[in-house]
Amino acid sequence: MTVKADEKLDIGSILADLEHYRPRRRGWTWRTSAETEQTGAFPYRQVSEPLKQSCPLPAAKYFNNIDPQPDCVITTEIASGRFEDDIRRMRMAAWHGADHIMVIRTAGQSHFDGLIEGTPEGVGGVPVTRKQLRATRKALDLIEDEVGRPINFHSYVSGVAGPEVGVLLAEEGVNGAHQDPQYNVLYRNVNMYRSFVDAAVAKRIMAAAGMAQIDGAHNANATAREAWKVMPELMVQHAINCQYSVMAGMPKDKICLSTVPPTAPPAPCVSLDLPYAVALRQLFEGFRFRAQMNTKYMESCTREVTVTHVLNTLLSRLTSADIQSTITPDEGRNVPWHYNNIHGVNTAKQALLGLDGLQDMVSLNFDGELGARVRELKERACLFMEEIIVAGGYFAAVSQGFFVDSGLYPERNGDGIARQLNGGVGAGTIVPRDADYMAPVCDHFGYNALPDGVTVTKACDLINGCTLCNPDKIVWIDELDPEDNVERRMAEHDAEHRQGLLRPEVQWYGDGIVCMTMFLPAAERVAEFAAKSIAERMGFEEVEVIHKQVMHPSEGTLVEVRGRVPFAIDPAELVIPAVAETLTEDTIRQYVTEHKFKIVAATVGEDEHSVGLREILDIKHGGIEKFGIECHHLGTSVPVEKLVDAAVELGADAILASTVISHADIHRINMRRLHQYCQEKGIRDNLVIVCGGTQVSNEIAVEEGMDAGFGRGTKGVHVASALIKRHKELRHS
Ligand code: Z98
Repeated sequence: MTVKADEKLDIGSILADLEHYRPRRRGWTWRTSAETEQTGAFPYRQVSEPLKQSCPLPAAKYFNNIDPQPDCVITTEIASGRFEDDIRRMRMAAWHGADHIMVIRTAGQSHFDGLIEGTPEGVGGVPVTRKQLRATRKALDLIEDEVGRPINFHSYVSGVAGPEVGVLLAEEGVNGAHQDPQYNVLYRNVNMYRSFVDAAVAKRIMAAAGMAQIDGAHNANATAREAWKVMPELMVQHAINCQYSVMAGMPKDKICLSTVPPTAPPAPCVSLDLPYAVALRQLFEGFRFRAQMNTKYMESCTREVTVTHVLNTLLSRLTSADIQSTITPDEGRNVPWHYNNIHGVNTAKQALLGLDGLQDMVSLNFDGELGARVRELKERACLFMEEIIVAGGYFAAVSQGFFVDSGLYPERNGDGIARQLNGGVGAGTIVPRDADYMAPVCDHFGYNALPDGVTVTKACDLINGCTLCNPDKIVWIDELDPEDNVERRMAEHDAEHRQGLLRPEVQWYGDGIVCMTMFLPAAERVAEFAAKSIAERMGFEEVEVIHKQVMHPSEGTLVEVRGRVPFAIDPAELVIPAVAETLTEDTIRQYVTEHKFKIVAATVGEDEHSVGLREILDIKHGGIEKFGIECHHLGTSVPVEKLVDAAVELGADAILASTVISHADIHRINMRRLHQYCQEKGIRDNLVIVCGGTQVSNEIAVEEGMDAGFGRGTKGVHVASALIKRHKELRHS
């Protein structure tokens, strides 16, 4: 099965015959360093192999559309609640440069003491089931063929079904997972002994499947009242999970510390976060680093979030990151929409590329504050660890509320998360293995009974293989709920889909949601309610304000609203102007030689912008001069009348006007005046008149009387084609 760039993913064919689909590999894949570090005109120092097909950054068009890929893996976190929509989001993210796809798990799944089946809709994330995993992996296999790079699929081995989930993920070719028993204990109140016993088993399975592990220390940062104060504790948490994982059989290079810069502006974040990042890398040499984004201090302003993310990425480049994680910039609004996944991925890609080779030019100064603070943080962490030992060990320390306390260690404010030794979900459920216990899968942790005298290479040899070695032994259950499943959800929009009708969407297929930005010259509360009312009067349903920002307490407020449009569009009924034909360079050159084509050009009105017009005219930029067109450039801020008079005087065939400034529709006014003045002089039908500018489109220009209009991205060949086409028409009319 393959998918073509100009075709949508067909969810139906992904679901077909899933029972027999087998993942084609297990285990984590890092990016491959680029063989040549030259991309286009530039040398790079921290890049990996390019993609076969991709969407470059917007400004790539100025650099021959290059799309270099940074050296580290880039993560996107997906949380639509419906796996069929997650898949489409993954494809978009992969094309922009994500190769680590983390699907947030539905709320509460940690407390399920077994596996769930089918494809029910999730809340805050997606229910992780065999069918969801298999369909997603199948889709990712197609997507990785499209982009030409392995894609790591990621889930969670936490909660009271940890080992079972671990086996499920290994069976289904999931490549990485969060696994940290401390997370269960502190944030999900799972019994602490049970969590650690389960973790040993789960980690062993993950290790056997070659999966990468991400730990959970960063959750203390997100939970603590003042996140920068938990830095010593974060190191202690990393140490506990790292050492426990090594003891359970995981290789160090698959153990990824989940690091989060603890602060964000207006805090002086680099001076606080950099010593922490450096101290971690010094203490945990040989392990890998997953650099998360700060989410603790995220508000609903996507611009603010993006700046924080860029600063976070600066830290990654000043230290190192093996995985650069991204969060959608709208996560602070709790509406993580798919195009914002892409913005997150692009923020990472753009910042990493922009900072390429930083450490070759800038080095960290350990002589001053940085060195002192790194040392201080490490000392505080070591003292914390020593106190745990004195208190009677990890479990005693948790029961005494050592963790997620708001004090900067050794200060303690008594507000940490304390858990009872014998409390929590799954308390009292640990039983010793029977003497004849036999491990259900080949790789296992701890005691496994083999009959006397029997030696086998793998524990499951005695039963002709387990589900990890022989996937045909997996019992496939398709759906358990006849109402809440993917087929039913898809059937709801099937008729519209088949007719080709279109609705906007942000989360689920054709959900009808649109977002609108408006500024109201009113104080915050009035602006908020006015914005809602405006959206309702425009016909939006289910209107909600998702962001507001005071520009000035009385001058006004910026408001973003979301709402649902209750209709679909039929693309067949749209009037879409055809894209103008571009002539070959030879055709243009021949016409110009035969007709001696002459033009006058200027930037009109009170406009001093000259670059755009020069690009269109100058031979150096591939402008129309190169076809032999005689160009008379009058300069900038030229009155419309002067431009027309010059055209008459020089006997020009065409006028090229440029109008860039767009306040109060001045670009439209300039074009209209140009057309009218030529009419007044009775020469309109003798001249080709075209206009260009950032706000100009062909449609607008034609509305205002021009023969053609050109916006961003126009090249000389496009203008020359239009000039010749219209010139021919005028000669024959
Ligand atoms: C991240 N934005 O890390 P539930 N284990 C650990 C976790 O951090 C998480 C879970 C399990 C975050 C994503 N992290 C959130 C160590 C969650 C998930 O109980 O299924 O929610 O566990 O990228």
